Amino acid sequence: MSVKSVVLLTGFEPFSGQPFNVSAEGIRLFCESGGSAARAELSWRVLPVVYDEAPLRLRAAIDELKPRVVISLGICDEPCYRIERVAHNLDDTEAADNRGEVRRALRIIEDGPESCAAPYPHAELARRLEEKGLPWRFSESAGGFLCNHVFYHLCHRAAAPGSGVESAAFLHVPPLGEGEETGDLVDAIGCAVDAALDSLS
Ligand code: PCA
Repeated sequence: MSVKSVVLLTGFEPFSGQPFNVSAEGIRLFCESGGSAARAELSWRVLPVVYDEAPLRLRAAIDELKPRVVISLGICDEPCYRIERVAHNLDDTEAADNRGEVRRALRIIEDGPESCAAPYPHAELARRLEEKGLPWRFSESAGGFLCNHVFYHLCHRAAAPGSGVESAAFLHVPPLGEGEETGDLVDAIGCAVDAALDSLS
């Protein structure tokens, strides 16, 4: 019997006074729909939009679940799926986190590299989104807020010897328009998970 790969999906809680965060909705709906469940053991976690907390929760989930694949999601303000390829060692935005903390020009991990490329088949994800007719673009910066913060911690952790994380990605998802169905979002997450699973040996 083959052992299923463990896949961890993360999204974020609401921030900036928004009532919900589509990234958390998306992973919940995807897991509840049983997406990719035939090939993988799926878990999802909603991370706080808090600099000091989010990486601890991510780390705790990785330690507990020992995933081969981790895909983190966050909402962006563009009408397309943004495939983040590089995480940067920099918190830098005027936006406050959910505890009111603002970080300007601060390194995320003091002795970490300037940037980390995510170990993930980005082109394959792009191909799958394109095939489904979903709008997407590559991005070399996930911003200076919590999304890049978590992405950097994720890439740093994946790169550590013996981490067990073979594939790690960050996908920015577009806001849902009023009355818009969540089917595309669930499909996009499926594309991201399947691209990673197919890349594992
Ligand atoms: N988006 C924010 C943080 C949480 C989220 O969903 C970002 O782009 O950094």
